[in-house]
This record gives sequence, structure tokens and C-alpha cells, in this order.
Amino acid sequence: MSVVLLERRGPVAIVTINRPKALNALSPEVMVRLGEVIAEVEADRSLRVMILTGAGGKAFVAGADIAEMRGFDILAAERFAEEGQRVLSRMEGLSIPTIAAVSGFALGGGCELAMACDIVLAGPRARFGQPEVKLGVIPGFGGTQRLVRRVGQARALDLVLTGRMVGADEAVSMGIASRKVGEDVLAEALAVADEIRSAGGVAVSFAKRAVQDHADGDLKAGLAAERHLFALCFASEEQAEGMSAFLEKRPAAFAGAPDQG
Ligand code: DAK
Repeated sequence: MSVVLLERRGPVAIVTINRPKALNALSPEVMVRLGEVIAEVEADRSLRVMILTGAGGKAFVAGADIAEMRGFDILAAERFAEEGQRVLSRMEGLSIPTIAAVSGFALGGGCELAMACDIVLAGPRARFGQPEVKLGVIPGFGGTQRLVRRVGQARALDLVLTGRMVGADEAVSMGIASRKVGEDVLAEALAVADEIRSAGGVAVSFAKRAVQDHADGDLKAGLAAERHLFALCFASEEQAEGMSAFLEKRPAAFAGAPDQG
């Protein structure tokens, strides 16, 4: 059985990190396979949403694989961090939305992986943290960078310097997670995927691009990009359908919406 599974449920890709005995720890093999799976998702134009989850229910991902990392020299560490950062950035750059379905531990590289997704759903038992300093290292897959952008410097330093874990409620209030959901996190993620699919696919991908590409940039450049992407929507059939449907008091019939399979 592969260490990363890709299941297609119609236009929804479910990607599962599949090493439950090691709490889905990210070995170099997982990172390579995850990179391949993300490339497959990127190439498949029929997909509308990607869900990322971990097998076994106890963990989303309990971090990079400590047993594998222990023997790294400086070059191996650099290569591993490079590969991890590349895979996470590629996932972030997907045109379709990504949802992290977090049940249990999302620690270290697992927390970083979740934060590279557009929406993070936290089940009642979710535990997030960046415990790397307890192992004598620092986060290597963007944890000192994405976390700061997400939660601000004061909160990021609190987590990164202490290595403490936070539960779903605190993760939501900090901004690590988007929302707390019920026990069956995958079912909740599929429901969110359906909600996204019922909207216009072009608009969804433009909205993602406007937010993701300019989250760190200056406001002026971001507003210009937003303006151009907004205008481009008017070249799509979706805009005509979405607005006509509203005015005609009927549901919009967008391609790939759940009721159309
Ligand atoms: N790596 C490898 N194995 C792991 C693991 C991990 N991160 N986390 C858990 N496991 C394994 C355990 O060794 C155990 O294996 P067996 O003994 O059964 O063979 C099995 O999963 C079950 O774990 P536990 O028995 O420990 O389960 P508990 O319920 O008692 O505890 C726990 C759950 C999540 C609290 C505990 O397992 C834990 O603290 N795990 C480690 C969490 C952690 O520290 N994660 C951060 C890893 S460091 C970089 C690149 C990347 C990174 C850093 C630098 N560069 C190259 C610069 C990223 C670093 C990290 O992510």
C-alpha cells in the first residue's frame, strides 16, 4: 500500500497520508510521493477541490519522520527541507481549493502541511503545534514563515519557542485553523467541498489566486490584481449564468456543481 493515497470522488480528490503506525510521519518517501500526487491533481482538469487528510484517525501528520531525520547530515537536511518546501508551495499554488481535514495530531511538518492548505478544518481532538525545538531543530517546511503570516509574530513565537500544543478551539481563535468541525472530519470536508463546487469554478480559482498570490505583497499591487481578475470574470459564462440565475430567482447551474455530478 502506498504511503500517500489518491482517491477521486467525482471532482473531489482525497489525498491521504497513509502511515498510521507512525502517526503519518513525513518520511522522505512520503514527501516524494506527495509531490507526485500533487502533480497528478494539478494535471487533472476535472478536479475541483482537493482534501488532504491522514489515515487512522489518531493523527493528521505527527511531523517529519524523526527516525529518518536523526541520521541526516547538513546536506541531507537541506535537501529534505528543500523538497518539503517545494511540495508545500506547489500545493499552495494549485488552482483548485485545498482543504486540510485535521483529526488528531498536526505537529511540526504536519502543522506546516495543514497551513499550506486554503481551509483547515479541525476536529474536536485536533492538536496543533511546532515542537521542533524540543528535538534540537527548528521548523523546516515553512513553520517560521507561514505561521507568522497566519497568526502574527507574538503568537507564532509563543508556539515555536515553547513547542506547546493547542487544541481546536485555540487553533481557530489564533487563525491556524479555519473552523472547528464535528468528529467525522472527512465528512465535514466533503460537505465543504460540495459547498465550494456549487459556486462557479472559475470564480473560485480566481478568488484563491487573488488571495494567495498577494497575501504578502503590498496593498496597491494586490488591489490591481484583484481588479484585473474581477474584470476577467466577465469573460466567463459563469458570470452570465450566476447573475441571470439570481435575477430569475433560480439556482445557478454551474458546470461541476454537486447536483450535476
Ligand atoms: N516521526 C517518527 N515516528 C513517529 C513520529 C514522528 N514525528 N511521531 C510519532 N511516531 C511514532 C512513534 O515513534 C510510535 O512508534 P512505535 O513506537 O509504535 O513504533 C508511533 O508513532 C505512535 O506514537 P506514540 O507511541 O508516541 O503515541 P503517543 O500517543 O504516546 O504520542 C505524540 C503521540 C504525537 C504526542 C508523540 O508521538 C510525539 O510527540 N511525536 C513526535 C511529534 C513531533 O515532535 N513532531 C515534530 C517532528 S519534527 C527540517 C525539515 C523538517 C522539519 C524540521 C527541519 N529541515 C531539514 C531543516 C520538521 C520537523 C518536524 O516535523
